Amino acid sequence: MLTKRIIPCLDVKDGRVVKGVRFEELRDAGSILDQSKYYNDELADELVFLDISASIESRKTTLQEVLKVSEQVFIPLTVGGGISSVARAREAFLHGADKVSVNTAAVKKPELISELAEKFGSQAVVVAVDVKRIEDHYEVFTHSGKQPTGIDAFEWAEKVTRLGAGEILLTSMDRDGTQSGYDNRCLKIISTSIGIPVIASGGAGTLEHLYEGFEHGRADAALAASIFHFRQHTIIEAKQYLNEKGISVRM
Ligand code: 0VR
Repeated sequence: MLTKRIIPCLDVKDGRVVKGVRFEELRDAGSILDQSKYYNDELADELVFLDISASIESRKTTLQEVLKVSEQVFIPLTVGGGISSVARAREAFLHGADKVSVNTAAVKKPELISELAEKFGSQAVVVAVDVKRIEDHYEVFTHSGKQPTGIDAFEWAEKVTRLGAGEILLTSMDRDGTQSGYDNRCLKIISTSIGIPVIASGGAGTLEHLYEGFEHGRADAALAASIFHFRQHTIIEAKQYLNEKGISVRM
């Protein structure tokens, strides 16, 4: 079995880590640098830095924050939020990102995925797919969960794979911040139908949830925020638990 990854996610707004429930009611979740250093030292496999600030002028500030994080974090750093062109992606790489995550811009201009893959390699391109369950299917949302697209998540996942995405970051908006567990039904359908890694996101609240994301959701990696930001569990505890359950993790 390939080693599974545990990936903390820093949702960043106005210079602080924040954490909400279903993308709403954002509350402070600490200092960007403190959390980044903590996760780097705590055996996280990767780190996601997601700029959810609405303002455009925050971009330069955000890049400076990314640079500071990259100077003290020595695990792969994925940067997302407002990446809308090759030029913006290059800025992120020049400030220390190892990968970029695109969502809204990819839905608007799907060929951006191929442009990024051709320029930087597929391994550097994560496509974030935020979904809401609508009866028995899942709809893709953009603009930080505010804009329904009418696009079916499964069709979109297959399309972004064809376009050259290196992996998919699949966030359940229904589960985000609820600590009720990942949407393993959605995860499993997508993970078993496309040939690139899928990162589970949204809902992790217990160590069992992380295990279920791998075992039932067939995810290749587990992203989490709430469970780790507020120190309900450490990443080392999570890895010890998963290792005992037979999941291959980097110790
Ligand atoms: P937990 O359920 O706390 O583990 O959340 C993991 C993950 O869903 C969040 O860190 C993050 O990806 C949610 N995303 C966005 C957002 C949250 C607030 C506002 C916007 C966005 O655009 O992705």
